Amino acid sequence: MEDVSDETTTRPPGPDRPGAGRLVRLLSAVLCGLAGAAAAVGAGEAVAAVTRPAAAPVVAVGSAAIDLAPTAVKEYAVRTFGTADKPVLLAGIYLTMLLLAAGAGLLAVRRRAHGPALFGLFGAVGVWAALARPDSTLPDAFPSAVAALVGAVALDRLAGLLRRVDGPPSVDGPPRGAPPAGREPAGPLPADVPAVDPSVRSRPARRTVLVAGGATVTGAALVGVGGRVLADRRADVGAARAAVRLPAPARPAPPLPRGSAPGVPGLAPFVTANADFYRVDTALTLPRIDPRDWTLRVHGLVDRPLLLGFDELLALPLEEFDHTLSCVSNEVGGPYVGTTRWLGASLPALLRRAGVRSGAEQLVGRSKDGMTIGTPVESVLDGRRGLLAVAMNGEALPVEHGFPCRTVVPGFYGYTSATKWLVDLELTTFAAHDPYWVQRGWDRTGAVRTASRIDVPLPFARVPAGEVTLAGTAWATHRGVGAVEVRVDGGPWQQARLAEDAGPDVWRQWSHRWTGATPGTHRIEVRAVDAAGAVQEETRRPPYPSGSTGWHSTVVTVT
Ligand SMILES: Nc1nc2c(c(=O)[nH]1)N[C@H]1C(S)=C(S)[C@@H](COP(=O)(O)O)O[C@H]1N2
Ligand SMILES: [Mo]
Repeated sequence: MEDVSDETTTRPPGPDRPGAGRLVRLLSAVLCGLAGAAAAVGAGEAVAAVTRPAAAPVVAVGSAAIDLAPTAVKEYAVRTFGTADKPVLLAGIYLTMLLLAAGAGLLAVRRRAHGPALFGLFGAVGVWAALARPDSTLPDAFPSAVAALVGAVALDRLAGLLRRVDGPPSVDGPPRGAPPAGREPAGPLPADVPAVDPSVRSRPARRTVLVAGGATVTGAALVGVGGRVLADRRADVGAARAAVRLPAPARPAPPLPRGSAPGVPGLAPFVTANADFYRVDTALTLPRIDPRDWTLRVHGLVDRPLLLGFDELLALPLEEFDHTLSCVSNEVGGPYVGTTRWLGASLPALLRRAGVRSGAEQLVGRSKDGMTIGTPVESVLDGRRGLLAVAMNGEALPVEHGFPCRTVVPGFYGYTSATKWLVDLELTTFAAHDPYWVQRGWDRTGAVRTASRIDVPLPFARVPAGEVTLAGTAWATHRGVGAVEVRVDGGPWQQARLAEDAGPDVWRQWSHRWTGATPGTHRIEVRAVDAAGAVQEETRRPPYPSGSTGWHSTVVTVT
């Protein structure tokens, strides 16, 4: 675009000077794009606050990205960012959007239709993402559709303004302040003298674009943040959760043996505090379920389908047990494992009440947000404990751990047994339904592999020569841990001291006194043997598709 000389105008020097430069013009165009994006996101959030917060454009796109991400990418995200994977994903989406919006701004000042068209494309992606969720309904399309419309209009207006700033003088007449034809200017005109015929279309100052862009961003931020705050407040189940009165268990858990933890400083506590319990799920926004609105449907291959409210669930005889839940995505030595005291209604008892028909092979749990998790029916009914859990460690389930109800079945990784925000249980066959993770290639059964971990000393710790205390934990959930062995520098395996047994469904902590530690670097290894005598697998394998294998090791420096 050619620079337009307006030396004859009275506009003050500044960025609007002739030759103000490509950079200023480009930045102004970028600002228009960003302001359009801000308007879109703000409007989307506001509409989603009324319809459904999870359908807000950025959240919807993020959720779709989680569902679509190839397993390798998911594994990488969990490994690299841990529980920060969700904020990282959102930041990535915002960054991408900012770049595209900047591009839309640049396009819009050149060709009027291009910028808004790009916004239309954004909107289409948002609508598609919002509708792609398994639990979506048509109104979920609104936030993205409105966002695209508002963004496109905002961009079109701002870009139009900018085109008039940077463009050639309007065909309506010369720019403001230009001397009327035929009269020589005697010098700069006094500011209070109307310089031109009012019919002449004025060329706005660049400042106008900055002000309009800034106002758009500010307004969008206010509306968007306001919508988010409103939605959060409306969806807050904190009060409902605090109001839950947990009945005393009809079948309480026995107290933990006093010696179930070896009491070594630095070793994880035997029972994991709720606040420290690992969290793994695909929920970008937490499903918030008011127990008064909650129902559980039990259906499929059953004689008597059931529909249960939360009060009815609490009125059932509740059971309590200690159990170690672990994630299939846990790497060797990783943190995605925890032990907690669960309270809830017996899952096998409920299934018997519904009357499981022969031919039912798979119990599929469905969550409020559409997650599906399948457990072999045979295992659920083989006499092991299993819960529709409503509490962990004496507290109603925290929202991030599935409030108001989730399943727990010892012996299986979370992805095949522990549906959070549970709303539906279907008895079906394996052929009839592939649950979420199975669709993505993970093992259908998901039985927990024998695993062990060195917690003390920490990797690369410096420890004094002589006697060094080693300690850690091991689990072979539901089979139980029979032995833990350690070795140093590939030497002979030695039996670690096992803490007292709290049952096969929980981990077993261990300790070992390594005597005669000499200065230098040493490698400590651990392996567990399950109660049936099977030794933990040595071969290192990644979590996909059925859980990591291999012995955990730690390198320390003895000084
Ligand atoms: N609704 C829902 N339930 C879910 C998941 C999920 O993504 N959505 N993830 C499962 C997985 S992979 C694991 S390991 C456990 C983790 O439970 P936690 O977050 O309470 O530790 O929940 C399971 N239940
Ligand atoms: Mo998991």
